[in-house]
Amino acid sequence: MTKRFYVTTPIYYVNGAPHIGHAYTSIAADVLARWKRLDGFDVFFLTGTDEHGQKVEKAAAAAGLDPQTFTDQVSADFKDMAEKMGLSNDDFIRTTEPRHKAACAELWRRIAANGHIYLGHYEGFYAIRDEAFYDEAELTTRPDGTKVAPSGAPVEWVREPSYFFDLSKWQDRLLNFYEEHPDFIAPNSRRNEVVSFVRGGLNDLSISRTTFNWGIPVPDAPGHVMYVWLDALTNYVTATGWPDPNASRAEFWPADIHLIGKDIVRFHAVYWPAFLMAAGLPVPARVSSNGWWTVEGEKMSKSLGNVVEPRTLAATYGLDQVRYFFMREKPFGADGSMSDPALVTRINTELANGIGNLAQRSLSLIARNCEGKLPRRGAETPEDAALLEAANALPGIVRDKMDRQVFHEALEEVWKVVRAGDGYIDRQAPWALKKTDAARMADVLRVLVDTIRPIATVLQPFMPGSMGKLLDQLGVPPEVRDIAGLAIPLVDGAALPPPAGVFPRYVET
Ligand code: ME8
Repeated sequence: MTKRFYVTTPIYYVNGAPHIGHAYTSIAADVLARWKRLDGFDVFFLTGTDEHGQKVEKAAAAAGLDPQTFTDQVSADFKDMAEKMGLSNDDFIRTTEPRHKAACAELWRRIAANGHIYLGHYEGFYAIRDEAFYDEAELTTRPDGTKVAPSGAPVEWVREPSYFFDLSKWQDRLLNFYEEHPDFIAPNSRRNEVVSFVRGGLNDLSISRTTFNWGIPVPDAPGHVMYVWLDALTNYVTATGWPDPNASRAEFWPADIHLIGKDIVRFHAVYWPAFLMAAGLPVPARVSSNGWWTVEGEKMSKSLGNVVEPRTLAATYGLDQVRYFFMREKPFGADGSMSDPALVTRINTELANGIGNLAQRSLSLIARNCEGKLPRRGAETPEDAALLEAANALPGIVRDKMDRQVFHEALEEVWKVVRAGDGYIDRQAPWALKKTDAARMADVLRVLVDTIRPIATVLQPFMPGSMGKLLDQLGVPPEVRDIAGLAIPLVDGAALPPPAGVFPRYVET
């Protein structure tokens, strides 16, 4: 039976250029998608852009462009960012595409047909920056008397005819769902927030707008466009070819995981399952949210001029180095601060001096002392066996960490083996064995290759380019670079290409 895995990123608003926050969630999703492919799954990895709503309409007006021209441009920039960050997405969805408009209309019809939509009048607060409705009790009043949302976004008073979704009736079903699916929301702190929000009672949700028109028309309701979050969330089903049951990706629904930022948990963990249940569709297995990146402890903002552009960062430090840093520096669910010195430290201590150095030392000894040929596997000492055992345990350990999105712990486990490899090479001193016991030297070098191979294999999702080069140097054929391939031993005596460092030290110029 095919093991399928469907992973998504948020679809990003096209109101401005991509920054490292967007790149971060996307890289995490890419690491997971690559890992699952490596582990034998048939993967569907989706990213894309969220193009409707008032926020985007306002940004287009500010740029002096009509919304379609504007969104075409900004969406192309996000697509370019995805490519430059090495994303292996299988599709890139835009909410202005016909396939998406059709799916939204159908989802609306099904929810309506099941009796969950009614026409009314909305009167209340709305934050364009968050594209969210707020109760007065959620707002705080600034010293100047203006009210702001919990996110700090300004709010305005809105009065308009609107269709409503009967969210208030979903409280018990949602609470039961969370109880029956304890892994639905990660991390746990976010789960607790969601559960207490839902326990506090839910209001019916306004799901159409009538005061502007940059949105998907509500079926058979002239003047109404869909609330941008209903439109946006639907992207995840659109991309599976829904509602066509014969679409090639139909089997991927429900999604296995939505990776999102902590700012949009309520939409994904409350509204989305309620919409899906109301339409009679299955609910995704998990919503895993990441914490916030600041830059040197400061919130990124245009006014502070500290917005970090991910493509520039990758061009300066190397793409794999940047991907590694993001996955290693902080737990996925927690907040963290990025800075150039922190990045340089990770590059130099863990990549250049860590895995890079271990590989370079081992491979250059083979090049010099074994005619560049892979030594055959000899008799194992207890020390050899201990190191190999630790290395061979990595796939199982990493699998468990990936399934819980504790990427930094997966890397920490890999690094324990790198450090064990360093200790091993220092103690065994194969360079000294050359004169005293050449056979043992060859055994030691082979143990090192067989240790570095699983390390490089499980690191491929994080650093695909560099680990590909390292596996080339270890002589691992492309068809056995996945987890299953680790069971196939390397061929004794195979000629290895001349070693070349994969991770240069970063030196400030
Ligand atoms: O919310 N640190 O789009 P958006 C970490 N269109 N992650 C960050 C970040 C930061 N400083 N800043 C942004 C939307 N992100 C909606 C989503 S989905 C159906 C619709 C990431 O362009 C994080 O994943 O505002 C966050 O949730 C997302 O970018 C928000 O992107």
